[in-house]
Amino acid sequence: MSEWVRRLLYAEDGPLTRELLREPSRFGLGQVPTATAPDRATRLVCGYCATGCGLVVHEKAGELTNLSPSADYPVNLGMACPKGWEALSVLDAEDRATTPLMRDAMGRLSSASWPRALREFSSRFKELIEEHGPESCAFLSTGQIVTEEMFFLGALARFGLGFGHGDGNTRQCMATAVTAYKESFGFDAPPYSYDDFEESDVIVLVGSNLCIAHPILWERICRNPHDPKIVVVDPRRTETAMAATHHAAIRPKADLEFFYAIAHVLIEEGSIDEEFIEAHTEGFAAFREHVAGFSPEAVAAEVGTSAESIREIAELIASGERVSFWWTMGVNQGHQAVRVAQSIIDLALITGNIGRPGTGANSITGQCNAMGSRMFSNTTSLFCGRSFEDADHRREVAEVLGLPEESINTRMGRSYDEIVEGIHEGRIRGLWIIATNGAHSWIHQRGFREALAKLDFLVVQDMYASTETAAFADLVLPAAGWGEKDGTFINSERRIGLVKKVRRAPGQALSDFNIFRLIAEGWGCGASFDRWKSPEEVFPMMRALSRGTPCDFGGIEGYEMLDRLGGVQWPFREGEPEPEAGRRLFEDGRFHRDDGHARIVFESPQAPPELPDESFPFILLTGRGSSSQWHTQTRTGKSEVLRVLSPSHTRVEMSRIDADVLSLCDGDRVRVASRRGEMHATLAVRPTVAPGQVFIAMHDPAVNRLTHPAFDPHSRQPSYKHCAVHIEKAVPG
Ligand SMILES: Nc1nc2c(c(=O)[nH]1)N[C@H]1C(S)=C(S)[C@@H](COP(=O)(O)OP(=O)(O)OC[C@H]3O[C@@H](n4cnc5c(=O)[nH]c(N)nc54)[C@H](O)[C@@H]3O)O[C@H]1N2
Ligand SMILES: Nc1nc2c(c(=O)[nH]1)N[C@H]1C(S)=C(S)[C@@H](COP(=O)(O)OP(=O)(O)OC[C@H]3O[C@@H](n4cnc5c(=O)[nH]c(N)nc54)[C@H](O)[C@@H]3O)O[C@H]1N2
Ligand code: SF4
Ligand SMILES: [Mo]
Repeated sequence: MSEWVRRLLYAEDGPLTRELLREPSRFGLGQVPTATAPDRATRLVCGYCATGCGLVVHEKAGELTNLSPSADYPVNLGMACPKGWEALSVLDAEDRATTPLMRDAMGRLSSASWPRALREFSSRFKELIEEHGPESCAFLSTGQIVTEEMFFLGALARFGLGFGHGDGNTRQCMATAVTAYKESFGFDAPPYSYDDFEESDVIVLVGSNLCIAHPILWERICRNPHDPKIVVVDPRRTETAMAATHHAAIRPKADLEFFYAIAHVLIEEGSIDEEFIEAHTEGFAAFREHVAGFSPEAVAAEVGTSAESIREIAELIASGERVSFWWTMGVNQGHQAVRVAQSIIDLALITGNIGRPGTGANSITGQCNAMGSRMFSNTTSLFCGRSFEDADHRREVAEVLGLPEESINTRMGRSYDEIVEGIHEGRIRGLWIIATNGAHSWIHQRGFREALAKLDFLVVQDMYASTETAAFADLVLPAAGWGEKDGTFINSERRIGLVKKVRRAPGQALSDFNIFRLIAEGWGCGASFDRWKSPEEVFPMMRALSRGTPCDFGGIEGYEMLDRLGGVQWPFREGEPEPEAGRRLFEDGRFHRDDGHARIVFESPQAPPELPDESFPFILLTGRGSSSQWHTQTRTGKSEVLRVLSPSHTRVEMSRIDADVLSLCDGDRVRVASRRGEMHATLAVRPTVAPGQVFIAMHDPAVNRLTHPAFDPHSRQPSYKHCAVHIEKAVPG
């Protein structure tokens, strides 16, 4: 047993530490594999994107030798992208957090023991709560830990520690889709199965660069035997747009006008499914009236394409028997994002393209477990779509968790941007950040960093000690990562898949699950979380909470079943036969609203809040740069292979026309400035961006110095893909 465990055990003698003594392996402190260990191949779901590929880790004589894509996993069918192939190599990086770190008297982060760290965690947060109330403490969670950990965090931080607020990085990513689905369908329910990619005859991809952001889903499209028409709606000529059959290069944030014009044409030409509209939807008459004012001719100039090309896309949709609509961040990140998502949902509804093979209004998720966080993080709703405000819902949750009803918060609390605002106002003073790197990824960095610096107490729990956010922390808790712990992820098609521990975390790093256990113990609420012993043991509580909701997975017996079936999509109710193929929702035309009808929602378009002008003449678009780079690069930046596959410098892509006007050449060093900040980059003159627009990938921490903090009013999701910038040649030196 290592020294730190011994110290931990001597420092505290609660039931948890006694258990730790009895069964150290439960805490990830198992024996180092020995040379006599048998050869093994272990299948687990990838920990990067929400595609959720099955990967097989191979082990020989106790050493992990390599990794290969699983040939029999129903998601990826033997394929993986570079991040998946390289998933193991980033785990051994030198900057892994291996001990807790505490800020010392000199202001430096230095190593501390776990007991010391836990005492600091409890005493500092408790002080704040005593002095300023529970509203003074918040947590920011993630879409990148296993569902059981999100579930634990959501229960512990809210019901155990009593924090008033909690949100997560899924606000940056999926909040729009969640809000849109809830209002339109009555529940956050992406309806598709990946099989739909292979069964459509028309595929419409909106604000989605599938080729690099979900490469294996693009591969699924390539397997479609129906020679599908593929329409990409994106201001940029992306890798995906180049590979598609049609590209609608609309002006940034002109989606609403564009889709209303398409609806206008479909209605005008009678290319709608009146029977479906009548039987299964609500609000069509008002919608028809609304889109009457959006003829292609009336909106073409605003949309930036010709009326003919809008009509051409409408004809394509009309001609398809099985049309599927898919969207990602080009839609979710915008100032009127929810309405744009709903304009896509509206098209699927009025054409009856939902609930049949190859159809659907389909939001693709981003992070490996974004879907898990939607159901179990306890941030945007009480577990499984329940409401904090509803006493019956609170009672159900309290019963399943075995907690007193009064411990369940009666309010949801603030969203991410409101938490940041609360820090600025001095209302929120303590923050616990888990598995997200906001000091790179949050919009308008100056504002965010000023907020972090203002906090009385900041805890950062991450695999790596070197993140931009950890640099602000008072306390860093070292976490195990993917491959170093057990649990489940829920992918984009609602498939609950297994993640397994195939290696030990370095040093004293612990799984997030076990960190939560220790925190509960250190806080003094360990008894309330007595039954939270391991991810596998809390799975039945998750299953119980799902029962009777639209995401009911009461039929999943346990991890063994998930392993055997290659994951299971929700819903899968108790007593149902084991599913053999992919399943989609709404096949019976019944949605989750009280009357079973889907709602057609629409609103008048608004101009983006920051438009280009003389001083800042370009619109800045941001997004994923390559299939080898992941967000803030804490993980992918550590793989030599992935670094070679990625651009060596941050580039700003610009059209030839604009470069000529500014007398700039490809490869020039340029300064990019917005009203909020500036950065330097290498100019890349490319035909991928239209005049008046530029693109910078999000993987450089400086990008969000530029972005403008605008939010969708319904989802509070940031609008990362639209702000005004100025570009000039950098002054050397
Ligand atoms: N390699 C890699 N893959 C990833 C990730 C990663 O970091 N790296 N991240 C994962 C995550 S969390 C997410 S959320 C997904 C994101 O996946 P995507 O959403 O596909 O990726 P983005 O590049 O952010 O944005 C997609 C496109 O939106 C376009 N766009 C910008 N403005 C508009 C607009 O106004 N209208 C329309 N229609 N389009 C617009 C951009 O030009 C861009 O090409 O990727 C996931 N997969
Ligand atoms: N300009 C611009 N900004 C954007 C976007 C954009 O398109 N443009 N996209 C937004 C979107 S969609 C997203 S999803 C966000 C992503 O933003 P972030 O969530 O900030 O990005 P990541 O780099 O994925 O950060 C995850 C962190 O968790 C750590 N981590 C990984 N696994 C574990 C684990 O198991 N346990 C613990 N404790 N830590 C772990 C990693 O080391 C990393 O520090 O960025 C958003 N920001
Ligand atoms: S496509 Fe996504 S899930 Fe599949 S290997 Fe790549 S990063 Fe992993
Ligand atoms: Mo995301």
